Amino acid sequence: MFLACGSATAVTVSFETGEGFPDGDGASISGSVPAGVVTGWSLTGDGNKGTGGFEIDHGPGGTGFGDEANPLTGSQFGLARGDDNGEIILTMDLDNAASNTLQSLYYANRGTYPPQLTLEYYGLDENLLGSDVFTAANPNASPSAGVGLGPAAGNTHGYNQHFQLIEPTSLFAGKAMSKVVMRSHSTGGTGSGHFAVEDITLAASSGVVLTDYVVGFETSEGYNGTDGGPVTANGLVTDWGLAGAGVGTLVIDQGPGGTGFGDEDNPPEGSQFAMSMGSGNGEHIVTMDLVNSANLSLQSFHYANRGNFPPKLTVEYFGLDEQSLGTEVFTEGSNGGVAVGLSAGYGQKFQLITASAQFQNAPLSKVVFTSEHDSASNLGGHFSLDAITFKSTQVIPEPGSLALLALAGIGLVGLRKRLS
Ligand SMILES: [Ca+2]
Ligand SMILES: [Ca+2]
Repeated sequence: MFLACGSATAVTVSFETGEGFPDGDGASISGSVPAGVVTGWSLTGDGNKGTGGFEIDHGPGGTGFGDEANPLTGSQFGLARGDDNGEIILTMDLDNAASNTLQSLYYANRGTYPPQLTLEYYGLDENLLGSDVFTAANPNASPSAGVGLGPAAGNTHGYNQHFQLIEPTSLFAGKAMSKVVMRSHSTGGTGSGHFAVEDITLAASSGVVLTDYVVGFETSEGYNGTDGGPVTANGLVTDWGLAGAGVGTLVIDQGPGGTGFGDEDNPPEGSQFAMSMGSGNGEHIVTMDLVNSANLSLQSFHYANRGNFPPKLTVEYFGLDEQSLGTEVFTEGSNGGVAVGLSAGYGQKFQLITASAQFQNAPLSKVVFTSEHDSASNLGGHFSLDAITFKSTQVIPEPGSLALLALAGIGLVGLRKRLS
């Protein structure tokens, strides 16, 4: 892991004429400005019908709404203005050659209360890295009614527009970005998300790549290749802990006809998955311990149930301080399934489970999966897992290079022995 000195090359986009922006309240913003930093601005969204656009605003009394906040720096900012209810989406395309990251921006809302800002970040490969959702009130306005707002006021809108500092959460901090999409809307049903943006600071990325890390229980990852073989610590998983009244063993399963029950679903990824086999009635608790330094945050996984109806799956997330961040409970089936991890005919059926946004951005020390029968009869909670997908802020060594590292370690031990 290496860290570049980002602040040395930080650039702040403030929508001033000196940066190449047009002079004039209401002037349309488009094209590659500032040159070498941004390659394009575009405004879309269902709130942006008709003549709405992304334009220069001079602050109070301007052509935008008239009740805007003052510019923070210079005499201009950007106004993303729609002319209809719905979401307003501003895309800031970045010059990939600069390998910049979004450090911060200032957002003010002039839509309909209560507002929400979502930032979507795209990596240099143009794929979505992930997103942050901002709804918390402005800590620097007293009192603030919501994100990008000051107090309730007597103007036509009812709330003061107030620029608020917005910063990406730790998962995205420092990551190289090809574009940032700002989505603004009202969470109160119909209403618009008009917003102003000012002083967007971009800095050199840290060079640390955000990558996917998938635990798929395949032999290519180093897992046992035998149906019924043990699932052991491997890669960035340091331990599989088993607990609960019903839990027995965690084994490799290769699908229908396997040693598990014989009526398993097909692997949703590759040719193997993990199955928690039972020792009796009661819950199955499987703890997946992770390498903390990899900053793994859980995105999704596939779950199949082979217990007894009705099943219940609980996922508990633990932060890098080893403390619980919270839990999510899943009981609903998908695609016609009668319940989570089951088909329409009560058979084992892998179901994609997606962590909610608040957990997707949280680096974890461990994940605890609890599968149980959700009734007083307390039957078994046998279940299967596959394609447990994380985001990681560490570059993950290939399985081959992990093996090479292990061999190098053995070689080094041998060398030391010979030298001593
Ligand atoms: Ca400005
Ligand atoms: Ca698999």
